[in-house]
Order: sequence, then C-alpha cells, then structure tokens
Amino acid sequence: MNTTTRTTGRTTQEWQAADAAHFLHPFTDFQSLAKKGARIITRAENIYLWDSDGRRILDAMSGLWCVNVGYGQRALIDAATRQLEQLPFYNAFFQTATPPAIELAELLAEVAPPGFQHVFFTGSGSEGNDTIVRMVRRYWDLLGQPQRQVIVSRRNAYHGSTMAGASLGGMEGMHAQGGLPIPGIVHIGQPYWHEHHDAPPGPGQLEAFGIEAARWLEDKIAELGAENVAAFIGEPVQGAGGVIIPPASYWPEIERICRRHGILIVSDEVICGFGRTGRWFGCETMGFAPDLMTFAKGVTSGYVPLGGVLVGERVAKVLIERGGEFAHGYTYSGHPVACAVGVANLRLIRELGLVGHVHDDVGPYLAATWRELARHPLVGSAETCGLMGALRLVRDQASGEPFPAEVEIGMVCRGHCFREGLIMRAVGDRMIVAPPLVITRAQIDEMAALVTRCLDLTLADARREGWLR
Ligand code: PXG
Repeated sequence: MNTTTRTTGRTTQEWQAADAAHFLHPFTDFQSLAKKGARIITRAENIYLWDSDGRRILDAMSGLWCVNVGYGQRALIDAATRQLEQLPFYNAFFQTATPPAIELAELLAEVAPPGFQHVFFTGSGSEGNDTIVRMVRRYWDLLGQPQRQVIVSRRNAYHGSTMAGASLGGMEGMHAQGGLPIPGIVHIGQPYWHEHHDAPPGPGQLEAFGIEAARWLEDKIAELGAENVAAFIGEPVQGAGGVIIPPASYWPEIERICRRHGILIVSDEVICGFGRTGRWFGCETMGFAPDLMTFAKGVTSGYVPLGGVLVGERVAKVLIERGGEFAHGYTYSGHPVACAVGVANLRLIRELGLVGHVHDDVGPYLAATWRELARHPLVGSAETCGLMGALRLVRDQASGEPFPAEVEIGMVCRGHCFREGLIMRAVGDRMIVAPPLVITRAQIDEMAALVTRCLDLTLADARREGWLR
C-alpha cells in the first residue's frame, strides 16, 4: 500500500475521479478542472500542507487568508472537541445564549479598538456583509432617515459571494452573473496607483494620489446627495483584489469625508483582522476609526466557519435604545463550537504574542525580503503590509511596462509555484502571499527561495516565448 492509500483510503486518481463526478468547486471552471484533476490536500502542520501524493507544500496563503495561528494547534482542536462533547449546538434566537458565544463576544470587545462593545455573529464573511447592509439601513430607518439607503464601495473590492456580498464587491465578472449589483449599491475607483501609471510614483506623488482617490468618494456623494448615502465600505488593504495597499493619506481623508457628511464607515476586516497587518485590525494600521467592522476567517483561524459584525457604539446605541426587533439572524449565529474555537484562537494569538510578532519581527522581515525580491528583473514593484505581500510582474523593469493581458503572466508563475511546492496566489499580474502569522524568519527565507525559483522559471519562459521588451 502506498502512503496515499494508507493515509486517506483512496489513491489520488480515485479521489480526483469522485471529485470530478460530484463536487462543484467554488469559483471554478468545472470542465477544465475535471480534465486536469484537483489537487487533493490531506493534512497540514504549522505552515505546511501535504497532498495525496505525499508532497509537502509551503502554504504562503494561510489556507485562504485565514489560518493565522497555523495548522495543528492543539488548543483549538481541544476547544472544539470539548464543546462538541458538552453542547454541539444550540441557537441564540428566542432569548437564549450559550457560554462560548457570550465569551467570544466579550473577548472580541476586548481586542477591538475602543468603542466596540457589541457583536452580531454570522457563519461567514459574506453573511457578515449581508448583515452590514441590513443593519446600516435599519440604523437610518430608526433615525427617521429611511431614504439613506445607498452604500458606496469600490471597484475591485471583494466583500463575499452572497447577493449583497457580491454586490458590495466590485468584481465585474461577479456582477455579470446573477443580475448584480442589487439596488442601492454603487462603486467608486480603487486607490491603486498602477491602475493609472506604469512607472512607480515619484516623491510625494503617492500621497497626492491617495487624496485624489479619496475625493472620488466626495464626488460620488455630491452626485447622490449626502442625504441618500448610508455608508461607505472598504477593506483597509484590498486582499482578493491583489493586495492593494492604499497610500497612507487615503483612509484618513475617507474618514474626514464620511464624517463631514454623517456617513457611516464600514471596515471589512475579513482578511485584515486578527493580526494580519501587525495590529489587531487593519483600520488601526491604516489610521481610521470605523463605525462597523466585518470579520470572519482569522477569528477562528479558519478551523471552523465563523463570521460577524463588530458594532460600534454610534450604531449599537440606536439599535438597542430605539428598540424593536432587528429581524435578522442565522441558525448558526453564535454557533457554540465555532465560538469555542474562536475563544481558544484569540487567547492563543495573545499568548503567542502574534500581533507583536507580525508588527515588530516577521512583518519588517518580510518587507526587507520583498525589497530584495524587487531586484528580480520580472518585478516592477514589491509591496508589503504586515504579513501580506505583492509582487507586480512587469515586461520591462525600467519603464514598468506591464505584460500584455493575453500572456497571463500571473498564471504562468502560479503554475511554477504549484509544481515547486509553494502556494502563492496570482491576481492578474500581481503575485501575492499572506502566510500564517506563526511563520518564522527562517521560514520566510525558505518561502523567498521558492518565490525566487518560480520567478526565475517564469523569466525563462518569458525569454523563450519572446514576451520581454
Ligand atoms: N470580505 C473580504 C474582505 C473577504 O476577503 C469575504 C468578505 C467573504 O467571506 P466568506 O467567509 O463569505 O468567504 C472575503 C473572502 C481570494 C478569495 O481569491 C478571498 C476570499 C474568499 C474567496 C477567495 O483571494 N475572501
């Protein structure tokens, strides 16, 4: 018997055949995957995965931006096991609660920035953003301004895949399927320098661009009428959009504009939350104070599904004091097993000092590593924020000229990563990483060596195919 059958009961080919026959994967071209066969992941430890052929893979994407404490953490496994034995499920409807949900709400209020004392639980980030839409509209309703309906988001944002989540998101490909966005959601441009310029910014230009990009919100508010605008939503750093790190001037200016017009600010912390940027929440790194925050992923390090909304006092006060039922909730709002794992996870992040580890140690180390990688001839720009990094692949380093879209340079590079045992995402021409927060300096070196090898292989392809300038 080979390792595969011993550890997972079936061979890789058997798994792939059953997968192709029955499992419709998310965001997947079903036919082409069926032809190729899925990669079957069978176990994991720390920052490494193993596939059904027994190959080790360095997971530089933390699962899907979520396994902040790394794989195999005993405290989380034990918390889930204990809770499954004691009380696997009870709901939070009908004036009932369970200890893990109460404890997690309490703990979240502790780690959140000042002014966040209340939590609404959901099963995912998408459901968290659906909750946001209903909650901000209810807020304005209760204040006697029911016409304040519109939520402003940004192009190339990602806020989930439900009807409201995909509408809030600014992905055109998603809007094209299913008649989105739903009414009352509009989009402005994203604060991404290279959408408008090939060459890197000169002195002062990035800060000026940040102000300019924030003023697109001012323009949109003027067009809509401030009295009709309920909220602005954004990821502190856009994740799925390609690790787009806004200029430092951007968020403070967005905050000033929203405050001037009384508009609520929603920080989607699904990726940036729980230490990813070197602070507990991305808004702290970016220097703004939101009214509401969506969270998911890192709240349980992805060990079990959980999401929610942290509700600041401005909104909580109205929802609570004006009374009446908020007619919204999910069977799994406050699921005891998920919340027990959340409690164990937040405690572990504290015990291991992971937020400081990112801020003072591995975050700056990744930044230094990225500055080295920026010298590779394929790299036009290299940016990091905490433990998120992006490399923009270009055709000509001197001018920053991008590859023609049809080359799909990111996919070429990702193919090499796949074969070399590195999980790195490609978003257009941006290669991105977001490794588990427990990563060490030595492991960042190991990751960088793999990245360099994959860049070299991609460069060799580009030379051979005549894609370079
Ligand atoms: N907000 C943000 C900022 C996200 O990144 C969601 C909401 C939705 O969360 P759920 O739990 O409903 O998936 C996300 C999810 C990618 C990728 O390709 C990113 C996400 C999901 C799937 C793929 O980078 N982020």
